Amino acid sequence: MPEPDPLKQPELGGAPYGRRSDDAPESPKRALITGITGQDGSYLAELLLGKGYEVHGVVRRSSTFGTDRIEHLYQGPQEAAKRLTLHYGDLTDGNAMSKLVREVKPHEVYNLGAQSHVRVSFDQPVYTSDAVGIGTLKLLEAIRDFQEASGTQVRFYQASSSEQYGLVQAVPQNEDTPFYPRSPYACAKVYAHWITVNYRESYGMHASCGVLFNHESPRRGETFVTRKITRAVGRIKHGLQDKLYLGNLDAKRDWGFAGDYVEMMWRMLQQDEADDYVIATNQTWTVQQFCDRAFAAVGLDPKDHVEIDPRYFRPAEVELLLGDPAKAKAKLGWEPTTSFDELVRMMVDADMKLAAREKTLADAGH
Ligand code: NDP
Ligand code: GDR
Repeated sequence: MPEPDPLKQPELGGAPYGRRSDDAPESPKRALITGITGQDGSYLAELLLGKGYEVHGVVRRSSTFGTDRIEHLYQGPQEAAKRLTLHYGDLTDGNAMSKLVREVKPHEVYNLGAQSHVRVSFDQPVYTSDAVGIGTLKLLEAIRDFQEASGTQVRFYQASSSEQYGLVQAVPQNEDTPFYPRSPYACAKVYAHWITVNYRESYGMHASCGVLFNHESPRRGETFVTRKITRAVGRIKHGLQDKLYLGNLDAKRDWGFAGDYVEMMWRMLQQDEADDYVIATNQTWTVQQFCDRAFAAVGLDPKDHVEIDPRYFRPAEVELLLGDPAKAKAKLGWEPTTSFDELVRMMVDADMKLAAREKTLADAGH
C-alpha cells in the first residue's frame, strides 16, 4: 500500500503547498524548529515527526547536554531512516541562521527559541531583547533571502505570548486587545510580533503569530511557577524538602496543556492565509489555586509548607490573563483537551514519580 503523501493535507481543505522543483517526488515536508530543546519544541517535534515530516532543530552549544526533552526522539547520524536532525545555532547569530535556512530549505519554520523566563528578563534585559526581538528579525531576514533566491514559499510561525497584553486593558483578551508589555521579555515579544506582521504585510510572507496563553506540562521548566510547585509537592511528599518559597500568589493565569497548544501552531501554518490567533482556555486561576490543588492531590496542606519570598516578586507584574480563543475555535477547530484539574493532576503525578526515583537514589547514598 502506498504511503500517504505528507505534502497533501486535504482534511484542512487548504491548497497543498510546498513541493518544490528540487524536492524528490516522495520527499517529506521539512520543518525547522528553533527552541526544539524546550517544552514546546519537544512536543512540536513529536507532532511533526508523527505527521511524517523531516524535522530539523536548532540547539545551542552548552557544556552539558540540554537535550533531555528530545532524547526519546533522537536518532544517531548513522541511521538511514533518520528524520530528526539537530544543528548548532543561536538566534543571535544571524549568519548561522541564514546558512541553516539555505541548507535545510524548510517548508515551515517554527520560531520557538527564546530566553522565555519573565523574571530573568529583568536581570538580562539586553540579551533577552537580542534573542527574542532581534533574533526573530534575523530569522525573518534569513527566510526572506532564501525565498527570493529560491522562488519558493516558507511558512513561518512566531511564538507570541499573552505576556504582550501585560497591564490589563480589557478582559478577556483577544486578537484586538492592545498590548501593554510589563517586562523586557514582553517588550521584545511585542517587537517580534509586529515585525512578523510587518514582514507578512510588506513582503507577502506566510507568517503567523500564535498569541499563546500559559501552557504547562510535566516537561515545563522547573523555574516556572506551576512546575516549581508540582516539583516541590513531589519532593515534600517524599521527605526530600520541607518548604516551598514563592512570590505573588494572587496573579491570575489562563493555564492549558502544552501538548494541545503545539497542534495549533501547526494548524496555523496549514491555512491558506497567514493570520494571528489567540490560543487559550478562557478560564483563569490564581497561583494560590494551582498551589492548593497540587498540594491537596497528595493529601498535603500548602499552609504547612509554602512561604513567601519577596525575591520572587517582579518589578512590574502581570496580574490577570484570560484569553478569548473564539477566532481559533472558528478557524482552526481549537478545543482544549485537558481541564485545569487534569493538568494539575498530570503534573503532580509525573513529579511524584520523579521524586520517588530521587528518593531511591538518595536512600542508596547517591
Ligand atoms: P522554554 O524556555 O522551555 O524553551 C525555550 C527554547 O529556546 C529552548 O530550546 C532554549 O534552548 C531556546 N533558546 C533560548 N535562547 C535561545 C537563543 N538565543 N537561540 C536559540 N534558541 C534559544 O520555552 P517554551 O517551550 O515554554 O516556549 C516556547 C516559546 O513560546 C518561547 O518563545 C516562549 O517565549 C513562547 N511562549 C511560551 C508560552 C508558555 O506558556 N510556555 C506561552 C507563550 C509563548 P536551551 O534548551 O539551550 O536553553
Ligand atoms: P509567566 O510564568 O511569567 O506567566 O510566563 P511563570 O510561571 O514564571 O509565572 C506565573 C505567575 O506566577 C507568579 N509567581 C511565580 N513565578 C515564578 N516563576 N516563580 C515563583 O516562585 C513565583 N511565585 C509567584 C509570577 O509572578 C507570575 O505572576 C510564562 C512563560 O512561559 C513565558 O515565556 C510566556 O510567554 C508566558 O508564560 C505566557
